[in-house]
Amino acid sequence: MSGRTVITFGTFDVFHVGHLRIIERAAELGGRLVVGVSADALNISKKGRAPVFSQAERLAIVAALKPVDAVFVEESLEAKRDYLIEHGADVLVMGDDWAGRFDEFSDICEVVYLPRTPAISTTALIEKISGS
Ligand code: C2G
Repeated sequence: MSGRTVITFGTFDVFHVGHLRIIERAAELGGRLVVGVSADALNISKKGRAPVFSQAERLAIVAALKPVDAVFVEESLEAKRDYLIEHGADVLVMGDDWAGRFDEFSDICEVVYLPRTPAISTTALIEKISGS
């Protein structure tokens, strides 16, 4: 257990406690935590808008967290299998908003979906801050 490499992915835009909690819980599942931070271009193509914070800023924030051992830029959702192999992942962790979506990788690593932290999201924060 302690020797396992855990990997997780996310945008981590407008970093909040829900992001922190999933990173902390992911880290507890192994001895080393690698985080793929989605590229600005990936966000624009998938969500139709740029993140509030740039990928360089989001990477810097995630890399500075105590439970995080390494970060990299997730350029494409389709490259997930390559990232898992490249980083030697034994466990893939995602929030349960992605439940079932990554089951295809259970042939190369354990796939774990953790419950999301309730009542907080980047979208809700942006709406609250902008007063809408
Ligand atoms: N999360 C959570 N609780 C919240 C909000 C988010 O546990 N209240 C989790 C999500 O389930 C996800 C991680 O935090 O596992 C990062 O969330 P996002 O930044 O929204 O990531 P997303 O855009 O869903 O990831 O390959 C996936 C892509 O990188 C996109």
